[in-house]
Amino acid sequence: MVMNPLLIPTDLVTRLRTARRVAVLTGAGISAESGVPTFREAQTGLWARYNPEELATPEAFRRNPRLVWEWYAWRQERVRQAEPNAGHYALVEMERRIAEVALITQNVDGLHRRAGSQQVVELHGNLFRVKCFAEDRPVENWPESANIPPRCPHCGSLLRPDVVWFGESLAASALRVAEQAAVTAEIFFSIGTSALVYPAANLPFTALAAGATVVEINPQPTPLSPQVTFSLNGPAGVILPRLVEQVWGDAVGISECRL
Ligand code: BV8
Repeated sequence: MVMNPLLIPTDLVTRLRTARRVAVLTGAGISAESGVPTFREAQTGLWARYNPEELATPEAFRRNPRLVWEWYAWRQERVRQAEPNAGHYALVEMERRIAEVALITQNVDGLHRRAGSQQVVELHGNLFRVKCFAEDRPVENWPESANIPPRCPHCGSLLRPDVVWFGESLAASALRVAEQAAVTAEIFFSIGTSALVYPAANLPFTALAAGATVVEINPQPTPLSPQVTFSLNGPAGVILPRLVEQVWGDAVGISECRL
């Protein structure tokens, strides 16, 4: 059901008012209105000639650790300059209004937590965490050095971003929590994701199979679109505040006071 993105379907408003368990899967699109480029849109500047899917791999890191480390440093700087947007804040409000909201994100930018979301499952890790390439354990401090990437203070191996690269497995615990949320949710939102990356892209289908109402929020169609219950075609930063206002009226101000 393709809807006018500015008008939230009455049926969805009613279901949200009585919902007790909601799951939300977000992708890079929810950070687009914060000025953070989405994962697959053309990269800019010196990174324009690289395909993110080729850089976000252990092979790329082994081949050219300095290049991959500097790509992540560039992305960290982009995110540091960004702020959560009205879409992030609307999800914080939804978390306050509904008994159980599981927020599952593919994003590594940390913007949901910066907006104030409490229950965040970071399926693909976090841009601002670092781990040892050899020992695969987080490293918080390392001696200043001219080496790029820096070295692990415990074993001397290279340090790497603590993100899940293509070809690497997701943390079993995070995936288990996400799958459980998809199976038990009454309403499952898929927001700002091209629904191409697995196993995250399986989650909305898991929710559908369990009988959930599935809502997609995206200006563009995705492989998930034909299957969803409600398809809201527009930017998350506009639709989510509108949805929160229509469902919980007195939560007004999200779309105004925080833009
Ligand atoms: C794994 C971290 C086991 C790094 C990322 C089946 C099962 C299992 C695996 C596979 C499988 N089939 C294929 C695979 C392999 C692979 C995969 O899925 N490949 C794809 C490309 C086919 N999966 C894996 O490798 C995963 N590992 O399963 O382990 C295994 C082990 C060995 C061999 C096989 C399997 C690991 C996947 C994790 C990869 N790491 N990120 C980093 O960020 O640098 S994924 C990366 O893509 C980001 O996390 C990103 O979030 C994610 C998904 O992309 P999107 O978020 O959707 O972003 P995208 O740019 O694509 O789309 C943005 C959307 O927003 C668009 O639709 C746009 O229209 C919309 N939008 C734009 N503006 C707005 C908006 N929406 C709303 N509002 C707006 N304003």
